[in-house]
Amino acid sequence: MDRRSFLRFGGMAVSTLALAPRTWAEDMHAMHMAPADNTALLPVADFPAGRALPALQKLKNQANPAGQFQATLTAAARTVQFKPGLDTVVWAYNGQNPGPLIEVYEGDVLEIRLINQLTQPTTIHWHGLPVPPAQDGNPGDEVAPGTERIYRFSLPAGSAGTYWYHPHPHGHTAEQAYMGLAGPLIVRSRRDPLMGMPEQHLVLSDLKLGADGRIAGNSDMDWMNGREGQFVLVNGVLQPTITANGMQRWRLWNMCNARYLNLSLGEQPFRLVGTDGGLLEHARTVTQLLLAPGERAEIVVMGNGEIALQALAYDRGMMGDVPAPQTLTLARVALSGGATMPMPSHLRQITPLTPGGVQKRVVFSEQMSMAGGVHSMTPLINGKSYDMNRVDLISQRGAVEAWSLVNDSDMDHPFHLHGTQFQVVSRTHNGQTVPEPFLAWRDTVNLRPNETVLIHVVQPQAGARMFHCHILEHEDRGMMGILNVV
Ligand SMILES: [Cu+2]
Repeated sequence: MDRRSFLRFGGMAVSTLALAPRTWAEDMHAMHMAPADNTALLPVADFPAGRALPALQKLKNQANPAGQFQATLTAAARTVQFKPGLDTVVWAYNGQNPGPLIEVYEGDVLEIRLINQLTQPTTIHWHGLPVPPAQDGNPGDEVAPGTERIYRFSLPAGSAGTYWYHPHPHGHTAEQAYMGLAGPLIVRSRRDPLMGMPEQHLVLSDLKLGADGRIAGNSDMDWMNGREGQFVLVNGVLQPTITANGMQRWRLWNMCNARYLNLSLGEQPFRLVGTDGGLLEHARTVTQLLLAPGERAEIVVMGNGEIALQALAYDRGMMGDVPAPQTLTLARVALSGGATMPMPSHLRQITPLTPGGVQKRVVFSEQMSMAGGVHSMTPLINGKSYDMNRVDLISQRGAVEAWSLVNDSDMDHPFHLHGTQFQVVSRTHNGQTVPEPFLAWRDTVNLRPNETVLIHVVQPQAGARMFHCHILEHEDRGMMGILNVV
């Protein structure tokens, strides 16, 4: 019996746990029997569904000179009604969930004022962008409640892509994200080969809503597995209808704390044209696309007929008595018009990174323990829990390195590195190495259990960078380290 089936074996009596020396698996069983968060959840049928997909609201640029983008994001609580008549307090940037879309161009200089009207410290991390470390919302750079700061950075040539922004205060990232603080950011190129193709933006987020209208807190199981609520929202609404007449470019964001989205349009193939850091060299025809938490993609959709956008069941190795993974319908899609314009055969050039000989190894693992009657799973990187005052790795600025990302655990973990985009070179699973079939820029890559992913990476700027699991509960519990770039 492997560990997970043991953990799912529900027949063990609690009394035997008190009599016999406890095995590790018995400890785990006792843990998930313990009362945790008993919040009754709102029935799915009580949540309004099926309205047209709302467009994201853009953050207005307050600057006049060309190439400048100035705006304010105010993080504050507000009350909404997902279900008519039932108040829900959410946290929002500028009163919007998802946060407003920041739409900028390569070369732009950004000045974003963050006003913190929450009751806890926060930061804004510019996920995927090469911003200076002091402007990147590191956990050590908190903005205290009732205060504000300005984030300043510029967007280099070649940075066009699909990014997002979210809080990164240590220990509160998961909470601030599930309460609603996260928003999309698009960097555009003035020489975009897909310019002129209509776009739709799909921000995918997770909501665990109590029957009393409150957003439920994290249970012990949520802390261990990563939180999954009963709803996956698209641009803040449940199962919207999306209309696509002719070819469309869709940008997709997985802003869920922990939910994996194995996206499918049923029998209808679509084209993958971009990853986290922008366009691929060539479009790839696919029928499924796995987006781990934190990942983004650009796809081109076309066809005819009524179909469903689904997240197919994906087993990410959750522990304990959890339901089997389910397939979810995220949206209804009405496609018409078929292929209405030619797809460029070449989207852009990506030069492979050539490492200079420095290698690093990053191992994700889980440590099970029981202390003082309290059971816990501590997620670790290289055997350690995050320490704000410890440098874990050192890199030379501008040096291309080869990193082996190792998942020595029984659960999937998405690896994320700040400050740069990297290239996946190969993936080794159960002794078989598969070279990555195409070049792409990524800042987040999933690690399956017992998988090693080889990446080539270079950091363009000096300073402290975070690397961590993007299951936000794991990050908050210490699955994070500091890379010092010198
Ligand atoms: Cu993790």
